[in-house]
Amino acid sequence: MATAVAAKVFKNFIDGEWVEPRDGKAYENRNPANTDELIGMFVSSTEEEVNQAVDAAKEAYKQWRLVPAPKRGEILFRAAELLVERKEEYAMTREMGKILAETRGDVQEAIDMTYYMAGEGRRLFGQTTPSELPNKFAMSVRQSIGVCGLITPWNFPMAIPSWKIMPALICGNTVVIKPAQDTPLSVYHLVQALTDAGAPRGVVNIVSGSGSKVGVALTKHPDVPVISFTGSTAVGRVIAEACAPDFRHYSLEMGGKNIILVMEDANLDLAVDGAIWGGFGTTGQRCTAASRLGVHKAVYKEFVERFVERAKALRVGDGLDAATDVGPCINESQLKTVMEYVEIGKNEGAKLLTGGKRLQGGAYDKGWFHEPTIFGNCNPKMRIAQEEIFGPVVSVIPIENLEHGLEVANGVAYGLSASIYTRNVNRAFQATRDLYTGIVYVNAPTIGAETHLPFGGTKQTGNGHREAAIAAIDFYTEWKTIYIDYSDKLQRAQIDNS
Ligand code: UN1
Repeated sequence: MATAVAAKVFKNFIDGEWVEPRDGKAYENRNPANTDELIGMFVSSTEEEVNQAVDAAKEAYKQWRLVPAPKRGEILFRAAELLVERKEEYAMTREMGKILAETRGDVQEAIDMTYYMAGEGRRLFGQTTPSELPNKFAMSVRQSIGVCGLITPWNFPMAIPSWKIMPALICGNTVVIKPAQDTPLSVYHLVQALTDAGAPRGVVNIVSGSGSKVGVALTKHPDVPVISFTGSTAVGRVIAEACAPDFRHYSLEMGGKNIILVMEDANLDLAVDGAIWGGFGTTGQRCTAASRLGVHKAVYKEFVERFVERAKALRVGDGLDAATDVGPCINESQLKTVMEYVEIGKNEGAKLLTGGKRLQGGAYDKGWFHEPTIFGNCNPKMRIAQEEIFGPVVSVIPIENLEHGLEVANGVAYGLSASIYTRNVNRAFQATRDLYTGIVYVNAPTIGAETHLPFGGTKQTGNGHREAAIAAIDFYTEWKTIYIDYSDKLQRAQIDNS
């Protein structure tokens, strides 16, 4: 029997040690493509364990913030090198379920982010500017803040943790991370690479477990001045409320209901490719997923026919099988959400063009598989065209013209990513100006952000911060403005000196 061998228990990582759970409680993590396969047991941590990790991070901060940033960068650089060496080992399709090429991509994104932030160790630029007074020098520098509490999702199990850990560390902060319950192992790997690269004890700590215990304890801890969260808008709101009374800083990356606009002059082959990858890549489980398509009425019929045909040909299965295009949903509850939305769509009167069912029989019965699903003739106000589903479901909305398309695009509560397929440069520029989202693509799908550009969204997608790029450095530091007066006399600024 597969489970005869005792499952490995992954302990918390606190103050440089793998520590025994306080009350011995652990939970199972299983492969979403084959739930017979146990990935491992992980600690169901308590508030005491969070406190222990925060204490360790707070102690480590005293030294780490004083390590010259280029030296911190060298540790990150070595970690990136180790991730390159271990890429194949760390590509955990068994954990998250997405196909192997995408899981490798997840590790690659962590590599890119780690190299990028390593380089920031020799920049972390501030500003110098002339003073308004003679013999006085003025500059601003970035200062670290302290212990950062990081709460990460399961859909990019290594990439998103790297988006948070690496900028936090390069800026001189220390970290306590709570990985998603469904994908902790990738975070263990990331932290192992950092530790092997020489990150001092206590600089990065892992506390696994539930949002209600570990997440809540982190967000209300008085010694955690910074919280970064990626996940649902509902949980983001709870975090915002928890952080507000003490003015803790918080960065929230939340939901999306991203659209691809297909104009009548689009290269339809390209647009179909983009819609397939944007809608069904990662089984639609991206906050950037193209879960809506706004298709010009002049090409609607032809586009939809081709799109549906391509979706029908997608092979759903275990992401480790080279023939698979689309893996499982992450867990039973996510699969149920998808199935509920399919019912909602049918009841709302949208036209089910393909899919709509859980896949069953044979190996499918061991995992959480759902057919790639397309609804046509959607009204933009339908729930399936408004709410984030986070699964392989795309709602197609006929549009009259660009203005109408932009109105539909912006007519949702979220504002993460949007895309337009057109060969008309004027339309493309108008769309990039008028789409009120954090990211806009032209002739490319809504997914696939690069690590050296800001990532995040408007409205209920975020709270004004951005991840990745220099935007992340802005979040993980505070400005300190320094004036040095070398005139040897009292000089008064901002006063009538005339
Ligand atoms: C997310 O789904 O939370 O641009 C982020 C992209 C990915 C990011 C997805 N790199 O599609």
